[in-house]
Amino acid sequence: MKTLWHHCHAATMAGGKYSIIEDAAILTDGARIEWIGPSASAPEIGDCGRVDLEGAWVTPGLIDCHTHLVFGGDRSGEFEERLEGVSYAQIAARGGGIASTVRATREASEDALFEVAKKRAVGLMREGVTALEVKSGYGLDLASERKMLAVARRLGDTLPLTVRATCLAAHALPPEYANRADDYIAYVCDEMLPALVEEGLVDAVDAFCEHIAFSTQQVERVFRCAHELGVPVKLHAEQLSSLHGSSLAARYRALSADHLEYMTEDDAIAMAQSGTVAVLLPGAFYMLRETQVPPIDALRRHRVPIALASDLNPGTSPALSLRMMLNMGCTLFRLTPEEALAGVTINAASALGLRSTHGSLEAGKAADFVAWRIDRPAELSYWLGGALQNRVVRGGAETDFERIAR
Ligand code: DI6
Ligand code: FE
Repeated sequence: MKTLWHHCHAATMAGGKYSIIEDAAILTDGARIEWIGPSASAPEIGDCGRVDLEGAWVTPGLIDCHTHLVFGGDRSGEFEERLEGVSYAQIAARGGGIASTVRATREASEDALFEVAKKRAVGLMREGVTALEVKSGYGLDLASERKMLAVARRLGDTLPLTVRATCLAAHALPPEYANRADDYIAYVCDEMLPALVEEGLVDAVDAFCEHIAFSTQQVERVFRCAHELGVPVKLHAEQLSSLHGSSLAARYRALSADHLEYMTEDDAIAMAQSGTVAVLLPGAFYMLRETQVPPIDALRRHRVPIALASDLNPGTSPALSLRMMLNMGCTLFRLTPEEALAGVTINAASALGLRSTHGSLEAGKAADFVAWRIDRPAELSYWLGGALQNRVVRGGAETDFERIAR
């Protein structure tokens, strides 16, 4: 079934720029874009549907390329306690922090996790997200990591949403491996990853490279294992200190290195050479009241593609809005609105290994787009909150949020 979507302007994001087409039309054939261009030169089409977009601006569907949106419980109680003066160390000492999310996630049934994760995903979708990544990493044992990844697969199977599942078993040390990080990494490499990859639950492998998590040597073991299994890697790197995890990621041709506040220019050069995307996470920067800004000028100078994501997680970035990250990327990191929009479309697609099929409005790509009630694309970064979207189209069909809610 072909449909002509007309009476709109398009910021196609082809080539990482707005690449604007005024008075545009989009011809979709099923789930693909068959043609896009100025409506005056639209191809002759006989019998097809027509949708009047009423002067809206159209962009590619937004892509949230870094989320941890499957988790049990939340940490709003800890947030409140900390603001009342209880220290992070006190909370950690009584088993709070990430350990409490691991406990809650292990205890939750797959169905219960699916229901809460679905609510979070649908919230993002309402704002225009048509593809997102889900990381595991709150299970930290084979059965619980499997449960998280299965929920990610189920989200993709049941919602009009493209979901990439990333195994982040090397996120934190589970309590049963206290003081035995190398043994845990051996368990991840020898048992967890081979089983989960074999079961088809893993699109990429991630790790947290930091003094409070895993060393570069431990991460490298995980990367070698992922490569042997034929799965691409990503890395949480340089969030709190400079360990050059991003250079290590580049050596393993990682899809992305994420956070990057403390990265160096040499790290940027390594990432540029390997085509590794820099995924910036302003929500975590903001919640942690971080002051070290990622080296945006070095990333620009060396042409490292920049993406932006929510990092939606219960500890450091309870961010239920990707569009808010556009504003934060501009305000906190001084990205331009055009860079910010590229960061949640074409570059986010690259960070998920989806660039050839998603992230821009071009013939042959997925018919995933959003029609916005705005007069200029910069408004997407400018307004703080508010419902600017008019229609969300995924796979050539308008998303029916009332049906999804039922
Ligand atoms: N970096 C972070 O900031 C989060 N995970 C990560 O790798 C923290 C996750 C949490 O506190 O639950
Ligand atoms: Fe993260």
